[in-house]
Parts: sequence; structure tokens; C-alpha cells
Amino acid sequence: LRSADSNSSKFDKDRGVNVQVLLRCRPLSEDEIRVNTPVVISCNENRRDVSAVQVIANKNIDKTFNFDKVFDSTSQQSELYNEAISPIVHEVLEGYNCTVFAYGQTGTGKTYTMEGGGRKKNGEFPSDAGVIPRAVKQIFEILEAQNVEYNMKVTFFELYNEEITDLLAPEETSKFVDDKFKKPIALMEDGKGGVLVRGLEEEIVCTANEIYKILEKGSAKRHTAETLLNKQSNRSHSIFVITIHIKECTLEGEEMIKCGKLNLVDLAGSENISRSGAREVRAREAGEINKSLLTLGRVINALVDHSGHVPYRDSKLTRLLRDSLGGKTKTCIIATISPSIHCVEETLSTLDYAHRAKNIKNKPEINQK
Ligand code: ADP
Ligand code: ZZD
Repeated sequence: LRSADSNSSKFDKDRGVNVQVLLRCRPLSEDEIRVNTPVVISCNENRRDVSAVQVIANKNIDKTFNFDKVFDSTSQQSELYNEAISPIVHEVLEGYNCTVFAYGQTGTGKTYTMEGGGRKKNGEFPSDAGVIPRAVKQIFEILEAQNVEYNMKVTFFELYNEEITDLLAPEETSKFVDDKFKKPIALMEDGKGGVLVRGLEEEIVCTANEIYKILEKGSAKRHTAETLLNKQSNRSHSIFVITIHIKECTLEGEEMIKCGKLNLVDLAGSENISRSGAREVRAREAGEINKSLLTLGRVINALVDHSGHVPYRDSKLTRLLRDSLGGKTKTCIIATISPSIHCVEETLSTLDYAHRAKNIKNKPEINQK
């Protein structure tokens, strides 16, 4: 007979919730259609798998990968949101911390998925709005329908070459206008397993419209920063965080505060991590190594291989995402790919990376006081 104790500790080790990994394939662009670009990807949404065909030495090599959900090139923004993200928003409102991040080669639809296209025309909600505006809309709809007191704040920032730019800071304090007025931005452990960015503007918001104004401000600022600092946008990680405190009364009349946090992350293009030695040396010489993306890969490998030391502290991104990778946050990765034959090598590397990440386990906990 095994003692209950040894049993539960054995259990504890295995217990946990896997990181959810979704795959989305974008459609061919009009240009790609015009030049008859061959498609090498087939998605089966029901079987939840994706196959890529590669021709090597006149032979067709077929590789198939399974995911938690698969969205083919006909999938609409509303479908992806309703099927994959809406349940996550409900969990945030129950008091969980949740993270959604988009991973993939530049041009495969990370920003389209996370932000979407289109400004609001005549006040209407755009049908191609992405995860961020839809999550904002849903959070307010749910909270308004419940009879609860709540407050909400958002931060929006960018990580480029290990430097943080606050996309919500007023112009005069932003780094690229005047260094002297720069607020010191620093990462700090929050004592609960997470990391805070100190010195960021936090906007308290009361309506969905206020958030849309903030998003507008943030994306305008991002464009200015890119132009002024000659940034390559595919090298930056963009992070939008919504924190919600909800006050509820229990049946016994006791007051209870639930706190949920939603991190929405649009990662730098995955082609920015060099995999071959020669390419890495060249990239390093050009100062182009994306330390954060490289470290993210190493953290994922260490977690899934259980190979001891997990190098969270080696980059800002992995410090920020520490609780999302093996911690108490619920995490969903959206891997994005192109159907084109010209991308097949990068696509296979994205599929492989995303498939490995399915093995990461987290131990979600509700934040309640
Ligand atoms: P990334 O952020 O990965 O670099 P983008 O989001 O900028 O890629 O997408 C590249 C282009 O493809 C954009 O013009 C975008 O509108 C289009 N696109 C991406 N995904 C889709 C999709 N699922 N449906 C329609 N168009 C898409
Ligand atoms: N993808 C667009 C922004 C861009 O790259 O500029 S779409 C959504 C999330 C975060 C920031 C911006 C947006 C976006 C938007 C577009 C134009 C002006 C402001 C904000 C958006 C899209 C649909 C609904 C709300 C906001």
C-alpha cells in the first residue's frame, strides 16, 4: 500500500493544465493567387490537424501535426474568437490570470489575429476586428449584465531589442522625444510569481469606447516610434494587459474581491531566431539577435524536456511571461502559418515549435481576497 502522501506528491507533479495551442492558417493573398502560388498546407478542423507537404529529391514528404484547435484559411475573426478566446475571457472574469500569445513568421497573421484590421467605420464594430477589441467588448458586456462593482485598468507597451516603450505614455515623457523626461521603466517581481513593469502609464477605463481610444493612441504611437527610431516592426513584441478587479458579495453578505488579468501578446516574427550556426553569427554581428525570442524558445525547451534550469531571467520577455510558462496563469498560444510553398520551411519550424509547446503544464489558481 502506498501512503496517501506519496501518492499525492506524485500526483502534484503530474497535475496541471497544458498550455492550449491553436493553429491558424491564413488565406493566400491576392498577389499570391495572381501568380498561382502553390499551396502546401492542408488543415483538417475536425481532426484538429495540419499537414505540410515538402518536395525533397522528387519525393513528397508529408508531415502532420495535431493541435488543440485548428482554424483553416477560411476561418473568420468571429469564429476564432468565439471558439477559442471567449472561454478564456470568462476565466479571467472568474479571477484567473490568462495569457494569449501569437507566434509565427512575419506576414502570417499575428497582428491580424490579435488586433485585426479596420478602424471603426461610422461607429460600427469592424467584422475583421481581432482578439484585443473583441475581448474588450465582451468583458464590458459581461460586467454590465452582472450587478457587480468593478474596476479595470490597461497597459500597452512594446519590447524592442530588450527595451520597453510605453505605448500609452504622453508624448513628452516618451523616450524617443526626450530622454530627460523618460520615466524609468523597470521589471519587478510582484512577489506572487509574476513580474510587473514599473513606471508604465496605467489607464483606468470605464467603457469599451475609452479602450478603443486608448488602442488608437497606442497604435499611433507605435507608428511614430517605428518611424522615428527606424524600428523594424517585425522585431518587436507588443503586449496589451487588461486587469480587472471585481467586488462581489457572498450569500452570507461577505465582501470578496476577485482579480483577473488578461495578457495579449503579439510576438516578434519567428524568422528572427536564427537556427543555423552560420546565420546566427551573421545575425549577431548585425546586432539582430532577438534575445527575447531566442530565450522564449530555450525556456519552452527546458520546460518540456524537464532539463533542469529554466532560463527565465535571460530576457525581458521571458521574465514577463514567466508565470504564463509553467506558472499559475492559463496560457493559449496561437501559432500562425502561411499556406504558400515559399514559406514551407518556416512553417514546418513553427509547427514543430508550437507542437512542442503543447507539453508545457501550468497550475492555474484563482486570485481572490
Ligand atoms: P504578421 O503580424 O504575422 O506579420 P499580419 O497580421 O500583418 O502578419 O498579416 C499579413 C497580411 O495578411 C495582412 O495584410 C493581413 O491583413 C493578411 N492576413 C493575415 N491573416 C489573415 C486572415 N486570416 N484572413 C485574411 N487576411 C489575413
Ligand atoms: N492592426 C492595426 C490596429 C494596426 O496595426 O494599427 S487595429 C486593435 C488592437 C490594438 C491596437 C489597435 C487596434 C485597432 C485599431 C485600428 C485603428 C485605430 C485604432 C485601433 C482596432 C481594430 C478594431 C477595433 C478596435 C481597434
